[in-house]
Amino acid sequence: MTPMVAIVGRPNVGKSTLFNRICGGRDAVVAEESGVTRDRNSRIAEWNGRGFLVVDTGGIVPFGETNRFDEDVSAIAREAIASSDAVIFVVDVRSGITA
Ligand SMILES: Nc1nc2c(ncn2[C@@H]2O[C@H](COP(=O)(O)OP(=O)(O)OP(=O)(O)O)[C@@H](O)[C@H]2O)c(=O)[nH]1
Ligand SMILES: [Mg+2]
Repeated sequence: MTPMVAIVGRPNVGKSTLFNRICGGRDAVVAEESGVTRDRNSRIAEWNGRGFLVVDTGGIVPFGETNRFDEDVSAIAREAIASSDAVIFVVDVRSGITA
């Protein structure tokens, strides 16, 4: 079984940039504006000789700050968290501490 690693975090923190770096490609769309990744996007990758499935997800917006659409995107990310073996939680240091 190939292990699965999900990349999660708030919108616009650099998740897709990290996904592209791990995969060595440019499959995931990176943009200055927030909320670009909607669905999950996965690829087989290898790091330090170990193969795994890496999954890019849309941003998780905390409950209470969401609109209907954010909730759908967050739900897909939560599904990826539930089914993955490890999670990379990406944060933006310039935003400081958030909820
Ligand atoms: N300064 C800086 N900018 C970064 C870094 N990583 C990503 N960015 C920039 O931050 C913006 C958002 O990057 P994305 O990779 O699209 O972020 P994301 O978390 O996938 O965004 P969503 O899919 O909208 O949730 C882009 O303009 C990137 O070029 C980083 O390490 N440092
Ligand atoms: Mg993205």
